[in-house]
Amino acid sequence: MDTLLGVAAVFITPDWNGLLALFPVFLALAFIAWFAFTVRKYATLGPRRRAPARVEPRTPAHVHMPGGSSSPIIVAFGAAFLFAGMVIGGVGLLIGVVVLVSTLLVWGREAIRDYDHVAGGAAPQRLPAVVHQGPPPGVHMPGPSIRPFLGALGAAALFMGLVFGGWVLVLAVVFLVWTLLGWLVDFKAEYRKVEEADHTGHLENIPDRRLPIRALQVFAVAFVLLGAWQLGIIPPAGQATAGGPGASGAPGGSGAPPGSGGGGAAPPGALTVVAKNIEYDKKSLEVDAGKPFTIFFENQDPASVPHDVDLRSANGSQLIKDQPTINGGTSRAYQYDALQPGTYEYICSVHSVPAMTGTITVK
Ligand SMILES: [Cu+2]
Repeated sequence: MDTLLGVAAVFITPDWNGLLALFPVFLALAFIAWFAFTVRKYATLGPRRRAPARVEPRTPAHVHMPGGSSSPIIVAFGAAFLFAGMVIGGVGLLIGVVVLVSTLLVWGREAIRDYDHVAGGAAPQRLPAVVHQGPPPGVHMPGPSIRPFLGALGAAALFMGLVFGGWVLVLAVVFLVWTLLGWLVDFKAEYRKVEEADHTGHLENIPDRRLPIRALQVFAVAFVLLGAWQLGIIPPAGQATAGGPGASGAPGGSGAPPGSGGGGAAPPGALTVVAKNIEYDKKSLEVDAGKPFTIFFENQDPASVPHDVDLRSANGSQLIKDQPTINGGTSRAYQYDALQPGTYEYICSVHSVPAMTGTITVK
């Protein structure tokens, strides 16, 4: 009998705490039920359109419309794959590139097929395409211009300059300004022709601009040389001059790094950390508790890549010591105050990535 009552009690006396804990679940179930009910109501509401039915779209005779294509959607997926690959990195990036490129190829093939269909070529069913020899009378068309292309190139150069910094950025700005000024000059010439047309009643195109091949060649060579110089590729490290950013070298090499804490060699008793390819050579350090310490930091990256070694609490929430950044090719002795025993984090404030994060254990 007792056993029977014991079993029945579980059902008769509810476990209020347990039920209260389940309250959010009940709430979620109620919400889902309400949502399903609403969706069902909408789905079964019936047609709302009171107007006559839609007219089936039909192309007029002699007008060519490209066929429906799923390529724009597929390309969007390809781009999404690429971005996902950029986040995942490694093989993911390769897959993203392959997916995007292949979807673009599919789209390109479709476009070529459309074009062949219109232009004739080898296509069996040639459409009666209308080829205009020029704009209709009274319609003015601006002459062909390389400026829009150069404008896009200039914008690309500017973004590249923002990544590289330094003289490449300066050259990119010069190139963009040169392009835009040239464009402006062309616009002005066209505007003059329009004004002339007010009197003559006849609108002429501006004379064809020749492609500024020479200037483009000069810019291309300058970009390559400056970029190589800034990356430290030229001049070779051995012959680097003292002032050049190419002097990404060993400590004590040409040109003492500036700055009060700077020095060519590690002071005695200092820890050493080297940054190269945006990565610390050491990810863990050990220091004694209650004693100030020094990290001799050497930045072996190109001059345009600054790094530092900031000190933070273990979870990164609290900044304990903020150090100034140093440019590539220089070194500096960073001083830190005495620490309580425990673990801390050191990190590059410019590149807060795992490769530029380490742990200091204080004992
Ligand atoms: Cu860094």
